[in-house]
Amino acid sequence: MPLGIVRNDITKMKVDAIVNAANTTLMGGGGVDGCIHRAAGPKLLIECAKLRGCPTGSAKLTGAYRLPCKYIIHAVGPRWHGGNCNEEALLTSCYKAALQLAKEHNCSSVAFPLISSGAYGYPKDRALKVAIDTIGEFLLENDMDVYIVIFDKNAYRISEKLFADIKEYIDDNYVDKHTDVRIDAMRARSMPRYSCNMPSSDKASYTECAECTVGPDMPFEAMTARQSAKPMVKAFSMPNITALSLDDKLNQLDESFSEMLLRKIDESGMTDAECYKKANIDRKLFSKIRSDKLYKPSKPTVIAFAIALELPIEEVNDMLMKAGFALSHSNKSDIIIEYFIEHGNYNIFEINEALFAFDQSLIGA
Ligand code: AR6
Repeated sequence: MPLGIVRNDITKMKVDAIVNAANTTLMGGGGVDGCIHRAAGPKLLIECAKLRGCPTGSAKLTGAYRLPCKYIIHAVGPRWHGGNCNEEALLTSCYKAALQLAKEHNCSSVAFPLISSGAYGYPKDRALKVAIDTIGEFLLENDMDVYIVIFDKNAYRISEKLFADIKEYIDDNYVDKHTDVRIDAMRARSMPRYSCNMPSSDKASYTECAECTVGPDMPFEAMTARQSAKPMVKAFSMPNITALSLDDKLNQLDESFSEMLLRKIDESGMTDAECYKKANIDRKLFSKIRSDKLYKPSKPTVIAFAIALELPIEEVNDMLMKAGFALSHSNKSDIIIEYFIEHGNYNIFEINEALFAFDQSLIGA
């Protein structure tokens, strides 16, 4: 997945480069800076001392010493002074500088902490938005796996308003549905245990009904399941089913998921690359889908493409059905995705931000 949000200690990330939230002296400090220096060992400080500092909004690169990555990119974010002191531009510039250095050193994977959001006081939701927007824009032009590493999930929040709106939407759709399921089950339990047409007087001595094969002790749920299974038995005995050979049957295949996807990309006027990047899908995976007409995608992959193509909800469902899936109101993540589609927000990175906030898996691949 080109952009992922993960919960971890950045010093444990197995990537080509990790980014440090440093200060202008580059001589170490607290927070993530302290963790990185402790884990990398004292030689890191010796190399940092030779760099003669780094201005706010810029970044410098060193070796990683005892860390499992190849490089550490020391980026200096701004202190938060209320938002009117150029903070957003400086934080954006700091992410851009770090990504540029990673690119120049041929890194294929990089992990970022949420720069400025600790000791420097940048509000976490705003810091996350700057990170996602800047990295997202970079990934539209470049192939790289970038992770935003969230250390303390409890301190992590998308904007209060968005969180509240999504929560309300989930409550309206998810809780009701689950309450309905419970009510249905209660109704089912209170229904009579017999449904065949046998006179009730006969049921006391009844052992097995020849017509519906319902026994007196069979619970209602099992009984309806057996009844609904009956037509399937009939279907198997239909004479024309065997008339076509397997080859003939296979020749009747509908348009596959991959064919549908490529057609929709052409119709949208996007290039393939524009589409898979917007979908947060790795280039190699896209090539596989392109070359294999019968490729079986995962549900998050289908959703990612549907979002990139900005499909309305009915077409999202058509595309999911093509691959054997559906959006379900029994699934929190599906409801969150539906929320964004209904609000016309097809920004996959913002959707992932919300999915992460609600502890759901991200979309893309
Ligand atoms: N892994 C990932 N994220 C972490 C880790 C970790 N091991 N430890 C902390 N964080 P901060 P800043 C998160 O204060 O705000 C230093 O003293 C943390 O939860 O490290 O840019 C420097 O020397 C927070 O969300 O950096 C500077 O003087 C984020 O990393 C100053 O702090 C950034 O918090 C820089 O302040």
